[in-house]
Amino acid sequence: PAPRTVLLTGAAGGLGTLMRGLLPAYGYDLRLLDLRGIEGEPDAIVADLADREALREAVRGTDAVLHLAGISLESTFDKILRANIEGTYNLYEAAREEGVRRIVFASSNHAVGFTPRPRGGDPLIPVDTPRRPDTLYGLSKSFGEDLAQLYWDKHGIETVSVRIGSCFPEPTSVRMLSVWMSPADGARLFHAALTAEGVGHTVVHGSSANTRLWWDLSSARALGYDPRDDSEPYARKLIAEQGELDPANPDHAHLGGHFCTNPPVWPH
Ligand code: NAI
Ligand code: 15L
Repeated sequence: PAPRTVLLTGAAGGLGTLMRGLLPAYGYDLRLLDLRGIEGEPDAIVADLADREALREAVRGTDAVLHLAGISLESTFDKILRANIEGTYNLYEAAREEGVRRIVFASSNHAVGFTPRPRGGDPLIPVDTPRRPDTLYGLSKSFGEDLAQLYWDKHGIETVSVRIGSCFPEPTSVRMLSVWMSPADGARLFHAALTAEGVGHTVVHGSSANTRLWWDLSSARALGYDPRDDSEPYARKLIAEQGELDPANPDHAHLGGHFCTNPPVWPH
């Protein structure tokens, strides 16, 4: 049967807030969890991914988890370790102990951020492109994908790892024209990832059907994802403001954009 009760971790965040608005229309009964409380949501669970008991209680009786919680940008190794590496492990352990069979994991383009971006005529980036994390943050997403594979192979817990491009109400950079996922397409993709049968561990790219797309959406489409949006209507204005991507600018050379050139966050 299709999952109905879904734990949404990271529910107070940017994407969590968008999905709280959009996913109930697909028939989900969302249980919310975040480190921070959420105004107007007195039933939301306020818990840290470090709290294993709280996670067990939070996943108990749910059909699936949409795991968005964590640090969503580059940070210190200690913080990434605690929230994204140990935190994701704790969540999978809670799912295993409580018999939850499906997780949708918010991975990121930054797990493969050092992949050169396609230029005129190059093929789209395939979903099995080698891992090339561009940050410790991206490395933690790479870990999450491997953890998902382990929990499928060893424990039969299914995961769709969604390498999200940029999911915001509108694209705000020329790079984002290529990797943007509209919130409505985000909800379509998460719904497909929650309901498709026989996914084992599947990695998909998460974006809209952008004219300037850099990566292949076929594994997402195979789950039943049918994107409806395209960033192209935003192109003229963004290019007028920021210029076209510059082949000589290292911030424009890779899928991960400026994450590839950002200095590390100290101390490690
Ligand atoms: P966000 O930073 O706005 O939200 C993350 C939420 O996780 C926050 O509300 C935060 O309080 C919560 N959180 C952090 N550490 C926690 C912990 N230890 N325990 C419990 N909750 C914790 O990030 P956003 O943009 O909403 O992203 C959500 C997820 O999607 C993140 O995992 C991010 O890495 C991933 N992602 C998002 C993209 C985007 O375009 N928004 C792109 C690629 C990946
Ligand atoms: C991410 O992984 C971040 O969580 C998000 O804030 C954006 O920076 C996005 O990638 C992006 O690459 O635009």
